[in-house]
Amino acid sequence: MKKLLIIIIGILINNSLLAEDGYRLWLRYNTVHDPALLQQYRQQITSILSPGDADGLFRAQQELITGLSGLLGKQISMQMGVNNGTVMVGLPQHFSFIRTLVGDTALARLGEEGFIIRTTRRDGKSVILITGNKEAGILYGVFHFLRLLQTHQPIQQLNISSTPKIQLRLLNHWDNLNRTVERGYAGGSIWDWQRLPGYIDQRYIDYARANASIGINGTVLTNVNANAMVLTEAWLQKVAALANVFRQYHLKVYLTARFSAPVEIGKLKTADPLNAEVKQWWKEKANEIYRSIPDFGGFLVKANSEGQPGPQNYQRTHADGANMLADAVAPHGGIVMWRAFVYSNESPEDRFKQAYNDFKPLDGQFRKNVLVQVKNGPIDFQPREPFHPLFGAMPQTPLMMEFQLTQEYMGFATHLVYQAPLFKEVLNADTHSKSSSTVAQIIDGTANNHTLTGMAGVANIGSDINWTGHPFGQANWYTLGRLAWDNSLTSAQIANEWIRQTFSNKKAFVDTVQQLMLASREIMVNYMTPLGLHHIMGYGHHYGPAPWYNKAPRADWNPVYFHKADSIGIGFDRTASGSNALAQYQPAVRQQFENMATCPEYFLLWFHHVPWDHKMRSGKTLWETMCDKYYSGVDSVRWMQRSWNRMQNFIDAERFNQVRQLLAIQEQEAVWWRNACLLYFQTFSRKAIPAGYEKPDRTLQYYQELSFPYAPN
Ligand code: BDP
Repeated sequence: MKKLLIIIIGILINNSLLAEDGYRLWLRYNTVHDPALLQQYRQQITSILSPGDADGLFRAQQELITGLSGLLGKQISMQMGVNNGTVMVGLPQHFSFIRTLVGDTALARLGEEGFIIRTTRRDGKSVILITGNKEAGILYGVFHFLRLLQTHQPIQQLNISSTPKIQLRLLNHWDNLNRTVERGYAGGSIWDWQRLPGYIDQRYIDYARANASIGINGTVLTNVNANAMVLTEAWLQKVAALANVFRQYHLKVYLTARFSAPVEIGKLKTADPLNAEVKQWWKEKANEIYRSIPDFGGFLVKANSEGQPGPQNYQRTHADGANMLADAVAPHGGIVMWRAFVYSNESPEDRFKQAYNDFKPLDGQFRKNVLVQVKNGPIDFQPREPFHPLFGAMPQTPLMMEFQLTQEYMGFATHLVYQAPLFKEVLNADTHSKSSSTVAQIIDGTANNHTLTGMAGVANIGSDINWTGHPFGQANWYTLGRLAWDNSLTSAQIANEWIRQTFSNKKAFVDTVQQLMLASREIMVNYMTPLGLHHIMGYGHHYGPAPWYNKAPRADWNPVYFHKADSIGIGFDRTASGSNALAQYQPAVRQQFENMATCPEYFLLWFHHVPWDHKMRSGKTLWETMCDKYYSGVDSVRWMQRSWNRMQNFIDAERFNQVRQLLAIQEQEAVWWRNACLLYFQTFSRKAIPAGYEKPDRTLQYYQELSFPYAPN
């Protein structure tokens, strides 16, 4: 009895001393709450056996000790010898029985990053084996094992084998050297450049742990709107210091390469990719980088887009530019990720079509170590976009997915928006370019037999104590890693495991919050851009609605360019009678979207200019349906608030209150979106907001006059 009391007090102290400020992300390792389960786990896990002198296993061992000791509420340590419940962690060369037990074929299938977790018997004792071909696999296996406990899974008969579906699983930081973050809403950059390389912030280690725990194996440290200075010697030392930390967690470092760097920091007269001196400059630059960072991943490049320099400045193609850089890093095993987010305002062409027009003809012209990185949709990370028509259109080129975790168009770090349903919607879309060619199959290489594959998420991480500003922003970071590892996971599975690790395993909590998360993306679409509306946000900072805006220096930055509302109707005609962007899709996709009767209503205004009194499938008119959507969006935010309020007793007051306050702002901003958009569109539709709906309490003029000179951007 006394012992039990001590244990209980121990658990209480252990769990309550740790402030729930969100810093620990999904790696909290609080002691398992359920006493019966805790007792079971304590019987099933008693010690760790792992080679003490194996350098490469050190971080995995450390994590296992910390994780298990926390979860089991008692010290679990490395011991010699095998007992019932020993967790054996090692490579086949460490434990000779592994090869026979697992078999060479199964081991080979694991590759460099895969792992096996198995319950087996050694010396008559029941043990749990975590193994892989390489240290990286073991690290991932350890995190997976800890996740099983964190999410209260049974562990008596484990037989798990897992390998990543995608090779490059990356974060893209849009972090500037002055520590501002482009489109960052969670504070400043976590890279403390000024104090690097001498000062290693604990954050770097925790960042690397968090990434490793979800399988992320690379990070691009710098903004795509790049600064060449990061490629100078002094800065490369800082980068190398980060790489030294990250390497221990199997996280590679990449940089953005400013195309004009040879001119800006190399004193050359040109950056023409076919110029011999330019080629030589980049080769030497690559050699210099690899001397201090032998496992440097490579370059991410934004070229000839939104004012960035690129090969087209010299009448060269994107392939010329990419290949020149690819040749520089190839001898070191590096890669180039060349972004397809290009569009020019000099061209009168529908912005939707421009990336495809530029890139499709280049298929087959890229070096083997080049990936073309394509945003999920053709415009720009909108709440809902159809899949980018380049997916499926460049079979000879590895296409890499770029998602945006930072919520530039999704309410910044204020709105609760779980993005997995958005990502899954794109991944599951069928490009019809082959018999098995969903977007997922294009990017995981199975559709066109590519082994070089990648998925990136534009990071939502900043210096805020909880990393992502909104506590639920963490879920999007988490999702990126999990989906890049296994794109067959469902949004529900990912939400479920994230909630359990981050907050609580209590069923009522998990069920409610999971439901709320799964609904949140569609709710946001409804109060911001229903029925296929897109790009109608505030100019520049992108905060709030401004569908009326038409003063941007370029047409394709103006909301009016995208919604085209007039007295007849609303929407962008991208059929053959309009810009014919639909011709960029395979016939099966095109036909579905070009026919108003078969086009999913949630894409309608992406592709059609639709009369205000067009009858929708429900029998209501377009205008009525638009009103319904906007109103239901706001109502649903109120539903989220009510659901959340019921969760008060399940979790810590700190995070409960943060989310409660943020939801209240989200509600106000949803009302703002709804009112501003409907009042404005009403000037074209000339129809009333249906009776029974609360009327906007402000005028259109009020909304149009709001200005936000200091909104983050
Ligand atoms: C847009 C952002 C801009 C980025 C650009 C990009 O507004 O800040 O630089 O995308 O992806 O969404 O290059």
